[in-house]
Amino acid sequence: MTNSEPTSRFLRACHRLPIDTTPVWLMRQAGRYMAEYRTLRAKHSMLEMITTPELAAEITLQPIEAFDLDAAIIFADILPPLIGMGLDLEFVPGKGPVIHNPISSAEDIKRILTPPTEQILSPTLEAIKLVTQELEPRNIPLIGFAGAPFTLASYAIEGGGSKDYAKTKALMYSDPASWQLLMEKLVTVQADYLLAQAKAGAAALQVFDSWAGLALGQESYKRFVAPYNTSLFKMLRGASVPVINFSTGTTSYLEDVAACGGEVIGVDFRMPLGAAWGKIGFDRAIQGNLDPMTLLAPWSETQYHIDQVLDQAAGRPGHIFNLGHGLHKTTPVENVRRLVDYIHVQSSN
Ligand code: 1CP
Repeated sequence: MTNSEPTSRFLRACHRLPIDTTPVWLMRQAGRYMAEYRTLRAKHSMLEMITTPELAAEITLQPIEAFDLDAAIIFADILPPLIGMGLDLEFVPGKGPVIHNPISSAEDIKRILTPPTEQILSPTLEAIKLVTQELEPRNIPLIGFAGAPFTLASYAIEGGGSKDYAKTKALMYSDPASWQLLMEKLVTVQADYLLAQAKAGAAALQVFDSWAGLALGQESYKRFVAPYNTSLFKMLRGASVPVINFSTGTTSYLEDVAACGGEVIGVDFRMPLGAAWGKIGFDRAIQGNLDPMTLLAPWSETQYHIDQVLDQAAGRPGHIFNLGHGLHKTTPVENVRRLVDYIHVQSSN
């Protein structure tokens, strides 16, 4: 935490300080639903866009120019750190991320590298510096991010997205010592990456554990995920910026997720926000939790769901409005504009 009180709505909400109106930013706010993004994407591959600092900075700022958002998130992805760890990652158009040499044995895990961020991800650090130069005079904070160890391990072992996490869970349950080594290596790389992003200018950090909750029940989460997330969040205290702990599908053991750490807990749309906040504890900030697909409906229906989220927050300090997961690529741009403006008006004091 900084010594002086932050002035931006977003950072004030992270610290549960009083604010004039609820801050809002949206996961995947930079992306395919925006024509400006699609124009650049037609000319460049995903990895080119991430590893060219000027392009990544431009894409980060696209939604900031278009909407009255209270925070930016650096344009990157959770998967590029795996390249530096020795995995051959490709974003295949129409299919998503593919790893051509996935981990399949204890030997593979021993060979996984843990290089420092400066060696493998310096373009993202450069992009963060460019974006913060633009945003600081406007008092809009930039969020840095990375994947949590389980979610990254699932890509490294499955070779891409998965429906059942069969290979990941087979390895986890049958060779716990190798699982521990892999998770520890991921913690080392992700902690270094996140700390470097804060040093480069990120004013907050979000850890995405997108898939742990969809893959694992409470007992497995506690044995095979929580110890590593806890050590990651502990290391991130050195960043002196607020950390957002985001997961999906963890409704039934949200208290165990929150116990791992983070000043802010990001929740999905599967539980009313008030109930989720009760499980987390009202002494922590919360981020969420509109179902992103409600933005594909007529405005009156979208509005109903926004009102529900705001009612659930009940004006308590420490609510950051966001979606329960990323914006869908078919979302009409006009609905995003309406959403952001409506939240600011509706929740103003
Ligand atoms: O072709 C394209 O343009 C690819 C679409 C896309 C985009 C816009 C991908 C591929 N990644 C991104 C950017 C991205 N990814 C951001 C940018 C910042 C912002 O929010 O504006 C962020 C935060 C991510 C994080 C990310 N990537 C997550 C965690 C968030 C979540 O949605 O749960 C995950 C799981 C990924 C992996 C990934 N990258 C891309 C895709 C299509 C996927 C998911 C594939 C799958 O497993 O189904």
